Amino acid sequence: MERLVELAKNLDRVVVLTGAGISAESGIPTFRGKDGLWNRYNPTELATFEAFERDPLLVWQWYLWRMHLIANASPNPGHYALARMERLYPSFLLVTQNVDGLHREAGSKNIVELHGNIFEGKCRYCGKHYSEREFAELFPFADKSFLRSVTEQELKERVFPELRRNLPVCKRCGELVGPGVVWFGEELPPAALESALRASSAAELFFSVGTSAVVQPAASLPLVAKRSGAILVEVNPEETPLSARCDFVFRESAASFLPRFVEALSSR
Ligand code: BJW
Ligand code: ZN
Repeated sequence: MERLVELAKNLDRVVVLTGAGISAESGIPTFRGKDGLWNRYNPTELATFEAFERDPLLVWQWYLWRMHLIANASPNPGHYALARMERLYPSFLLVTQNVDGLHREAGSKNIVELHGNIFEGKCRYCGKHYSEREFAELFPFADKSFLRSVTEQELKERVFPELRRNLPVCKRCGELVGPGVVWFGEELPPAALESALRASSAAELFFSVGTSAVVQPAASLPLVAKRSGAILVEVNPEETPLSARCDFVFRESAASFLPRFVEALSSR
């Protein structure tokens, strides 16, 4: 780590890409890997528009279960370290694939959410977008304070049976509204992707933290940075397809590595 700190302290333009692994230590399961969400659920049954059309009730049950988990979780030392790191650089962009909003809660400011936000709403039929506040009004079960007021058991036993008659209906077109996330086969928010690409191709230092680096187009960002000459760093307890391309690899959890790194960086 010493060598990376020496290099990192003299640079100006930094991009950090995060994935589900950074929120694992906040108690939110990752998608893949041994404790991954999708070991128990089939992704094509849940995170696609086809699945939503086939069985909106099942899809909403899965999302509300995850929203409940997220609403009751807090940022961990990895999130907080990235918020501190942002303040050390003149140009810093945090690009996250996560939909949990924990980076913002930890104080990060310059954030791009590539895959949307789970507490927002999106109508796939007419394209209407609902902010967190608008969506909580349309669909009170998605309200964070409501989700904090019930236990997981109450969610399953009291809320799920009520869900069929209370699914969110779009104000503009009358179809069912889904969560404000990006499903497989859907376009990423163009402005978000564009900022991420621009910052990656200008970065001098690029971190890939807690992501399996398999889902496109996010997985291309480190390669874009590398091609433009950035130093590439991976923080992940497991090997990924990106590992072999990295200049530094830390086989550690994000919550253990990042605070030590940022501490070393700021004490110089
Ligand atoms: C720790 C840790 C600790 C654990 N500390 N680390 C090119 C080639 C092939 C396929 C495609 C392609 N281009 C597009 C595709 C198709 C598809 C795709 O990529 N498929 C691949 C699986 C092959 N991509 C898409 O469909 C994308 N759309 C698109 O490209 O559209 C094109 C288009 C253009 C114009 C018009 C229309 C279309 C969309 C992708 C959307 C991804 N959505 C999801 C669900 C979001 C909603 C929800 O939350 O439910 O996003 S999928 C899921 O994967 C989620 C995540 O953000 C994403 C990435 O996962 P992530 O974050 O990497 O998590 P894991 O679990 O995989 O990894 C965790 C890692 O953490 C592990 O490595 C652990 O070891 C590590 N770890 N503890 C540090 N403590
Ligand atoms: Zn609509």
